[in-house]
Amino acid sequence: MSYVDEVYDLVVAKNPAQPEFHQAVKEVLESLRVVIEANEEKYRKDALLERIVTPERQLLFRVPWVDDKGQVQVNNGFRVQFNSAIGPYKGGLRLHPSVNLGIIKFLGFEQIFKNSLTGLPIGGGKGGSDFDPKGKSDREVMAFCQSFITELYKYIGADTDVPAGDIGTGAREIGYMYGQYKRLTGLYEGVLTGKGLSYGGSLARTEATGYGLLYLTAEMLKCNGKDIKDKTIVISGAGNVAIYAIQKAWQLGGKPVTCSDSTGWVYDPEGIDVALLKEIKEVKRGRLTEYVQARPGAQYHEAGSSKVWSVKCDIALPCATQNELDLEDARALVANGCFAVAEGANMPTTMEATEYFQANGVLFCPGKAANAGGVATSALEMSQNSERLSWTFEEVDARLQGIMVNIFHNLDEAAKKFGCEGNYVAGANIAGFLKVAEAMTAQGVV
Ligand code: NDP
Ligand code: 2IT
Repeated sequence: MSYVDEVYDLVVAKNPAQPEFHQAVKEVLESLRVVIEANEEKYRKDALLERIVTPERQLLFRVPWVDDKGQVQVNNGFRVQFNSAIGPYKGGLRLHPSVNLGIIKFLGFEQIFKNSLTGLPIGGGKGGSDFDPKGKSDREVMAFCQSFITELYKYIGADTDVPAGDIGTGAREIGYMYGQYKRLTGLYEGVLTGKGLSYGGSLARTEATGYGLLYLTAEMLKCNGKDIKDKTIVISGAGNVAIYAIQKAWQLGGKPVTCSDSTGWVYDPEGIDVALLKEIKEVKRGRLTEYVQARPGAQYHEAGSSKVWSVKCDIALPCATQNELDLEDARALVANGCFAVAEGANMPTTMEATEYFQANGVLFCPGKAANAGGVATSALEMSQNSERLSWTFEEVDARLQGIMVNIFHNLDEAAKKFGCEGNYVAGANIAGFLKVAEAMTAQGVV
């Protein structure tokens, strides 16, 4: 049996009931087959693959907090410190009721290769909790965040592990966590990114993932003789990534026509009104039904009956959550003439849907490359914190743009070099892996 297949079987056997983690590992290992087979003896002797699929450390902890009725609540807390070969662990904290160890491991595993692709010195990690911030008062969110950090603070630090936002974790949550970390340690250091601008945050971090997604998409189109201008763009999600993807899509001359949340989705034939969407989601923390109340020309669809992917478009950007775009959706998109897909979310496209896009000539860029602008800008926030300076919006945005263009060329070249031109999934996995593998090999058996 080949080394790649052996290690995949081992992952499934050793990590039962973690389907998202298996899926993320399978996609990476399949892409690496050609690289591994060329060096099989050496990688096998070093157990390089066994080591890369095994987290360096996994923290599981209890998070007790008191709700507004005086009732004690208990959530599960997680931090998976996956790989520190090229830098301190770096990756977000997801707060969503669906969070479990397998989900955090899939996200942490993806983060290793994503962070490597940014070209910046950051290792891979991820964390979170099954706490649901939706419908909670600010005091309840603060109580949860303080309790979460009261356990986690022992294991994080500006040079060891630097968490940030993800689903359900935005500026409010990061603020409460930062305050508690500072109180417990007495340290004013860049231990978290995505901080507010008044206490060490970076300009353009809020926009970075969505903007970066569009910068990379624009470069991918350009290198394939295409352009975003006047293209209809279908976007899912209505959170941090989706909002700024929509904003940058407009700025580049495209027309974003959809957004979605967990209860429903909106089709606005005139194009999504970003100011209205921001007011509903960032200020009121409301639902998308409020969008159609304010925009009578727009249509609202309940979740479950249909999805944004049924809308005719040129470009699709999934920006909500994992496995939100399946084979049936991919068929509908291709039948409607969609020619490019780039993932703003982590692993939003199922393996079958990805293969269908690739088999039908759709330009497809995976999340670990397309959404790397968020973590890249987090690394820029770390640099600013280290030098105790703040860069201008224009400087950070220009660096972000350069990083995204570079990422695309790196994966494009890796795909060509390893005989799979145009397969950006393989290119991203190979380019991300090679740097980490070299660092792990150089550092010996650790
Ligand atoms: P937010 O919490 O800001 O927004 C998430 C959006 O997706 C919301 O509209 C939410 O709807 C929807 N959503 C989440 N889970 C589900 C679900 N299970 N079913 C249907 N809809 C869902 O998160 P982000 O925008 O930050 O994250 C979106 C994706 O991008 C995630 O995959 C994340 O890992 C990834 N990502 C985020 C980065 C960042 O910098 N923030 C960086 C790189 C990737 P509702 O509010 O109703 O739950
Ligand atoms: O998935 C991701 O890359 C993020 N949620 C951002 C992580 C970070 O450290 O900024």
